[in-house]
Amino acid sequence: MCKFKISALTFIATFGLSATANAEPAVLASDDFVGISFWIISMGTLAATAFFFVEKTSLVSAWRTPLTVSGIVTGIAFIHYIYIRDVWIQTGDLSTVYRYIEWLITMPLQMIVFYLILSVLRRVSNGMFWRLLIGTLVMVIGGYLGEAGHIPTMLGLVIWMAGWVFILYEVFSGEAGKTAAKIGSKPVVAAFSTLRMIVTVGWSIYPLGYIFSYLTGGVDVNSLNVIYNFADFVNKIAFGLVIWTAAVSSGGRSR
Ligand SMILES: *C/C=C(C)/C=C/C=C(C)/C=C/C1=C(C)CCCC1(C)C
Repeated sequence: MCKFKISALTFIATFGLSATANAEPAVLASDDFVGISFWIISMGTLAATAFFFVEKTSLVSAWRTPLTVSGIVTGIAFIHYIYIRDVWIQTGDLSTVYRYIEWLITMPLQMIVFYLILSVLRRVSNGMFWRLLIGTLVMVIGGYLGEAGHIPTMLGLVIWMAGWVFILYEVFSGEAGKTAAKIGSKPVVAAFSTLRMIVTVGWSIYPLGYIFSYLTGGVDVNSLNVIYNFADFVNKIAFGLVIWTAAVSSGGRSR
């Protein structure tokens, strides 16, 4: 009987799994706040990914791309957090290198969203796309090389700052900023300025957390990770929600 076979398989699988799980008792402790914050941000990014991918199907085609990219960002973050949480639970140790890998992929994608949003209503130049992409890559690669000790820390800081100033200039006063100013759609203008604030204020949480933990003597990796996880809620999930709101309120729904 089919039902019996399924029950038997379930039994064997459950038994087999619990036997292997017993071999290595690495579970999330109830007072492990770093682990719990990774758990919460994993679930948040999972929910956001599902939401963006489902919602995009009811948008007119021009609005789908920015929301797809937002879903890719939260999806990539989700997989990283699952992995980082496991590393944390098993070793009690965290290296920022895992975050840098995630930043290397997600930060440029997020900056490209600025270009994509403007492209919904206007023809925008390829130059803007490349400036946003390269500026963000300079920022994260410079920061990494400095922090990993491949170049002097100060030089890394200067490169990272230069990249940040460059992309902020582009979205405030450069071609992207100027295009947004005359785009003539309230929801798009509102979304564009909120996203700009996220990249200015929300993104500054990482360097501030980083500098603060240095000033308070040695890097406290634990609180740094809780702060970064909190920041990611705003910078990744709220970021995508801003785009979704703009799409829906500018009549981007196809039904
Ligand atoms: C979704 C993830 C986001 C938006 C990550 C943003 C990360 C930063 C703004 C990181 C900044 C830093 C560098 C690029 C190098 C030096 C160290 C940091 C953390 C200040």
